Amino acid sequence: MHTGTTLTQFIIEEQRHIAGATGDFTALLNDLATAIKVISNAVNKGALIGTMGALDSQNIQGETQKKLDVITNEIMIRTNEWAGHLAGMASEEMDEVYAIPKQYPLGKYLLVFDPLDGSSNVDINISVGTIFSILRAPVPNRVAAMADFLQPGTQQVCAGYALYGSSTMLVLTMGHGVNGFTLDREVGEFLLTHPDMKVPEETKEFAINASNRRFWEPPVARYVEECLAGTEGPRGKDFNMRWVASMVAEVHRILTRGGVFMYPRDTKDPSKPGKLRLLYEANPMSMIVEQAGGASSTGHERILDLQPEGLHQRVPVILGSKNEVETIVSYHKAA
Ligand code: AHM
Ligand code: MG
Repeated sequence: MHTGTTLTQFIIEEQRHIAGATGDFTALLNDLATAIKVISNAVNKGALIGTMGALDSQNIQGETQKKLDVITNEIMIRTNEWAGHLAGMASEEMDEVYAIPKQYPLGKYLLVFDPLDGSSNVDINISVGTIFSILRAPVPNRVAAMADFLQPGTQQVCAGYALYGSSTMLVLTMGHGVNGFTLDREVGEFLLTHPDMKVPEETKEFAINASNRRFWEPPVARYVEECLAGTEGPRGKDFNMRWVASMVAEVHRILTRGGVFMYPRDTKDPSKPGKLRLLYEANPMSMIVEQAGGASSTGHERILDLQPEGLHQRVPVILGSKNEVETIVSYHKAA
């Protein structure tokens, strides 16, 4: 019986094309896949295991942590710290870099992640996800410092997300295309179901939190106005709008049927240049979208070219179908 291509088979075959590959990276991805299966199970069990609701604590961004934010962060750490592939980890849920405990060997990669993106959706049973980015440690086998993580997105070795939706999927890129795998729960394996994913160029769909409308800058307001004007406006067609409040779900929709996602700079809180974080949200998602033929920008610059200045730095994000992103960027230039 043909079982299809498993994630393990896929990454081992990828590894064969890389001269001098030691298998470290393949093993790291296997550990990540295990963490994602465990998180998928915890998310799926929901109220049965008492993981709904918030804690009293806040993360460094001043956001109230959900119980599952903390649990999933712990799962990512415990599953990935021991094997000797990493020199350090950083996460949305930890103020500082996580140092690999002394009893474990160090490795040549850095892992950055948002363990549970869109966690405000957990209590209402709507899709959430995990986002991750793998970088090369500037100095292998040495405890990573914060500065080691401050690499532009173009340096990512691998970027991916897991979507805990009606099915659990793992979507990843290693720099030559994007592939999607679906978790077969009975077999316990991710199977390649979405080879070579591409963002359709044309779209009639956009995603933005419209409750922030009064804070938008003119280029974004102009773009949305033109979409809303439909067949009577300059775009000459009707648009549809979506907002899941879970970036993973929005990006997955865009990879499947096109569209544009915006969490732009706004004037709501002038101290924040955007809501989403560069290292573990914007960069990995930008790499995936670009690898699938889409585009990703702050409105002024390509996100992957930004030089990070802090672990938890925020950036404006405009990503999706290339033509739409280019249109929005041109409106920024014209403003
Ligand atoms: P989180 O990582 O704390 O869950 O926040 C990120 C999420 C994104 O997934 C989503 O696009 C956005 O925040 C939703 O924000 P808002 O509640 O302002 O609509
Ligand atoms: Mg997040």
